[in-house]
Amino acid sequence: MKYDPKKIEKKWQKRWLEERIFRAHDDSKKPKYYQLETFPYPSSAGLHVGHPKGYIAEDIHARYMRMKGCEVLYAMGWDAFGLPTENYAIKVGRSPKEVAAENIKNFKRQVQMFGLSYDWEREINTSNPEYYKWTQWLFIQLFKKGLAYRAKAKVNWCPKDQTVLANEQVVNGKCERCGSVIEERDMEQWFLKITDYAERLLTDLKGLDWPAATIKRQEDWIGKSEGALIRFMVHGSWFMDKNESRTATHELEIFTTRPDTLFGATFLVISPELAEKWMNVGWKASEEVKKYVKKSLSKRELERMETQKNKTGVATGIFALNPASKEEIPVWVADYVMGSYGTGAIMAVPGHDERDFEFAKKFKLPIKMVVCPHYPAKTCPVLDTAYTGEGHMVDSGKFDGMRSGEAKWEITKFLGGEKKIQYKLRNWSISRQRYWGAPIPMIHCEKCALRDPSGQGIFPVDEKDLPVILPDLENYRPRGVPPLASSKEFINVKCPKCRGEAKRDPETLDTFVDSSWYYLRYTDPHNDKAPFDKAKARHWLPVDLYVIGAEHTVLHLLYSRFITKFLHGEGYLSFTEPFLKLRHQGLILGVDSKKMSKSKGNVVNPDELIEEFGADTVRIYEMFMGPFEDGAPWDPKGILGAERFLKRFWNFVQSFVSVPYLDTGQAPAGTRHEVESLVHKTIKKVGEDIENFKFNTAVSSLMILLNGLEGTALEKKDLEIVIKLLQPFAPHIAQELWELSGHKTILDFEPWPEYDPKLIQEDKFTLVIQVNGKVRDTIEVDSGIGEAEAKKLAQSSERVKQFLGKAIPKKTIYVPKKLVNIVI
Ligand code: ANZ
Ligand code: ZN
Repeated sequence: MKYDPKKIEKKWQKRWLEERIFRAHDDSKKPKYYQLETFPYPSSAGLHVGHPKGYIAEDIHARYMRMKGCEVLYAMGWDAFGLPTENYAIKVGRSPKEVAAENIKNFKRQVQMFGLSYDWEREINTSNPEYYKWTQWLFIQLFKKGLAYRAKAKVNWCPKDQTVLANEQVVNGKCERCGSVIEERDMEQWFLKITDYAERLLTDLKGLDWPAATIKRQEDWIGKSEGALIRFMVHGSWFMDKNESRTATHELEIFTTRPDTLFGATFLVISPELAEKWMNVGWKASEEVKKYVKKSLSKRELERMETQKNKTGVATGIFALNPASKEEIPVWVADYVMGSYGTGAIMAVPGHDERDFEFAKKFKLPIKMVVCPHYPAKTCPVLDTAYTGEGHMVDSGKFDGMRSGEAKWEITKFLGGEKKIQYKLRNWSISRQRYWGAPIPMIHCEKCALRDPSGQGIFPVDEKDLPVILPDLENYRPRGVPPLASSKEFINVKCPKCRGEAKRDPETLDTFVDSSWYYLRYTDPHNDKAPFDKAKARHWLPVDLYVIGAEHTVLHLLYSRFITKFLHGEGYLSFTEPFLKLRHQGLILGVDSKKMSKSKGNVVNPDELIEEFGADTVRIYEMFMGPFEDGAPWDPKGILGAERFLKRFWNFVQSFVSVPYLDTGQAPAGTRHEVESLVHKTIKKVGEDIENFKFNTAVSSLMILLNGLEGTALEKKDLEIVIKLLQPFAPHIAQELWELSGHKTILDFEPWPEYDPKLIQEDKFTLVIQVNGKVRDTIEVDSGIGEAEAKKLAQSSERVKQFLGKAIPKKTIYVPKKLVNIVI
């Protein structure tokens, strides 16, 4: 019989689906294993061959875990709400709802073609009311706890997508989705108070089995700094003007991570934002300052941070007193100081901070060294760059000679400063002025707002009235104001408090809110009383393995971790970290080594490929392309190699099946041990490789196995092992061969073979090396080692050389499999 992938793949896929083979049973007695993978945006008509790489790997892993005796929860869904899908709908000029449904249908057909072993009964879709009802519920719980709030703030505005974006969605100053340069706008927005969780988000990273680089990105994003708040007295008459309403005091507080360098602070710098605030409360700034502040405020923060060299700034004419050195120092305004970090003002220490150093050099401000690396030193060297390291204090009054690390807190204490922990993490902006998303389940009442001036007159929709359904809108296109505001039926509603005329919130939730909890929903996807059943969540969660693209190292992971911690605090979850083990797949690139994209014309379509070669071949090839986490270009010839391998595998097993059964007895005596040892070594290697995500070397060891076995005689038990080893990688062909060799069972529930440690023992022995009959060293060597080689090894041993000195050996005795004795 010839290998006919088309026929056998259809056959098994049908059976898997019809018999609900991959259903995850909640009540199973087996140990649970929960595997998650990124659910896609249905934002294009179909998948290309790069998309399923992570899915194939997870499927291999899932099938392996089932064979290892686990009850595996492995499901698929669609991240259908949000910008990506809406932008696609706009592009093709149709409604998001329609195109989402259509794309999902095609995606589903495509992923099924690959033979992925999902539990389709758990399929979810974030744009279904049954799902977003609970996204809205989640928002209300956050609101009730004060973690969802409205505030006017500087936000990122994408001029093309006509919406606000979260900080995390801005990459190098550009929109993550469309690449437009982001503008900053002051807008009232919904935020989630993720900063309340900053410390927990940081400390809980320890103990996660995640790629180190991803942990680092999360840490950097949270950006914890330990420092101090120190107050400087500012004198200038403007603060004293009786006619001004004053919010600023004549004390200026700065945040520093290096209070030890206080004696070296030769000027202060305030941010343009703070300068503006001062002007608003009556500071009569010079024209030059006004102009500078205006110009700086029109720049984006990122742009301001980028200007490493050429620093700009203006002196304010105001002076302050350095509380340590008691020197008068000038206050400058410069845009390298950000309004949104720390206190928006710094003490500048050009001797020890690079940015301050650049600035001081340019504007000829004094540079003073107060931490010296070579102590005691009479004079410190003239600096051509800031010294940012540790050392001993100099020129610092009574602190001279103290280690800078110690002086840090001593000086803070001495000046009555306050220890302060500062995070870079900002609160998460979640409202979007777009149509295609979950409506924010809130009601705004003007009357109530007037009556209660402290409140904003904003109330959550009664939970029993959820979901707030997203209406179909003829004109859903983004136009700066939320499209939902134009739907009278949607927007007008009774106030839950005063029953008067009120309005619904017209904005929608960002997609990242939808995906911040989807892994919880898979555990109980059809629940209409709760987002999930607590007991089911306790049973399945946390996620044991998550495979996700390397581009998702910050936003989605951070948001999900935050939501998990919140729900844990509310008593819904029994754990605080959602994803225990994380792996990233590398991208499959086009033949031209560029990222696959329609516009570049380098997209390889999986439909045609599977039609021609079958899913098993594509699976094998994608895993064999190179290390899983690396990117690699598509190679049309490579797939032929995978095809040849499977054909040979098929024919090899067939030769036994048609004999009619096994043990052909053709093998020369003496090869039995070699066969068994090869088979058992491969069991060990393939299992370990799957666990370690080394799919390429797993496939290559299967190839080595086949090479080694062709032409030998196999016993029935060997052949069964060989088929089982192939199963996770090429499940259709393996299952067919399993059936052809007389089995009725589904391979996924057959136990993974165990290797016999005795059979895989590497043949080695310990060679003893003597000098004049005394043991001087021992080394591990192959048992096949010959006399000449053993003697050479003995003589090159470092320890033996010490005993030999310059002496020339009289003779060297070799006792096979035991020792070498050198006589001098
Ligand atoms: C004096 C000093 C001396 C500083 C020195 C550093 C080295 P991280 O680690 O990022 O938290 N800084 C404080 N607020 C700032 C703002 N709003 N915009 C720009 N820079 C600001 O950095 C903390 C340091 O960044 C602070 O410590 C401050 O400069 C500066 F040898 O204070 B340092
Ligand atoms: Zn009201």
